[in-house]
Amino acid sequence: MATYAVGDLQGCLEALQCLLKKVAFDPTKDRLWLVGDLVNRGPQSLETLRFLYSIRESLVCVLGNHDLHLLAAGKNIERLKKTDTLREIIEAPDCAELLEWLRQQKLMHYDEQRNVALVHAGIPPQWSLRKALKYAAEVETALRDDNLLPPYLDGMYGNDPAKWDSDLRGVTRLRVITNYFTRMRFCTAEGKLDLKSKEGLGTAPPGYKPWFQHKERKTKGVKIIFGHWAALEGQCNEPGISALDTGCVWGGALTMMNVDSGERLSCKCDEHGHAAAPPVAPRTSEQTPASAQR
Ligand SMILES: [Mn+2]
Repeated sequence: MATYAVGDLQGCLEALQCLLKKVAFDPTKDRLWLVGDLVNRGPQSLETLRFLYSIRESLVCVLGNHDLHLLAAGKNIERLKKTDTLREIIEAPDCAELLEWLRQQKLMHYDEQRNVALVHAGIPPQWSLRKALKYAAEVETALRDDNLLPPYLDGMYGNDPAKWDSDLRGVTRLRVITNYFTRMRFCTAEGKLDLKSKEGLGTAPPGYKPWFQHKERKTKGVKIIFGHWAALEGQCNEPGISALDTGCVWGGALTMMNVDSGERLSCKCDEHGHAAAPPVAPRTSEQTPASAQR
C-alpha cells in the first residue's frame, strides 16, 4: 500500500495512466493524491474527470482554479473563455454527476499522521495550520450548500481585496480564501497577493516573495505538497515543501511523488496528449519555459 501525489493533470489522462502503470497502481490498496487543476487546456478533460470519478474511492483531491472555473461554467456556460476546453464536460450526459462529485472535494487536505498538507497553490505565510484548515472549510461548506454555491461561484472571480482580513464577510471573504489556496504565487510577509506574476522564483515584484519563502511563515513545521506553478519546474528549494506542477499541459511532464519516500517519477505529455516516458527523467531545462497564459 503506497500513497502517491500527482501534479496538475489539466486533462492529460494518458500521462496519468503512464504514471499509474509505472508504479503498478492498485486502486484497491494504493492512494492517489491530486493537487487539483484536473481539467482544462489539455486534451482529455472529460475523460480525465470520468476516470478519476471511477477511482474516486482511492483519491484525495483538492480543487484548483480551473476546477472551480469548471463548476462556475457548469452553472453559467457564458463563463467559458476561448482558451477553455471545458465545453465537452458541460455538454456531456454525465456532467451533473461529475460536477456533483467535484464540488464535494476540498481546498485543503491535511494528513495528521504524516503531518502533510495538500493544497493547489499554497498556504499564505500569516496563517497557521489551524487557521488554514478553518478557512478552507468555509469555502468547502459553500461549495456543498445548494444555496451558498451560486453566489460563491459568481463572486469568487477577481483579485481584490489582495490581502486577508479576518473582518471580511460573505463572498468577499470566500474570494480571498479561494485566491490564497488556488491562485497564489507571490505575496508579502503579511499575505498581500500579487496575482499577475507567473514566472519563476527570481521574478518576484519588489517587496514580494514566493509564498513559501517568507521567514516567519506559520506553517513551517508542516510538510506541504502543491501544484499550480509550472514555472518552478517542480523545484522550490524550500525544506518540507514539494512543488509538483511540471507543466504537463505546456509540453512538460506530469510528476508523481511517493508521499512517504519523496521519490519522483514523471511521464511526458506531448502536444497530442499521447504520454511517453521522457528520454531523460526527471525533466530538465530543455522543456518549454512557462508561457504567460495560464
Ligand atoms: Mn492552477
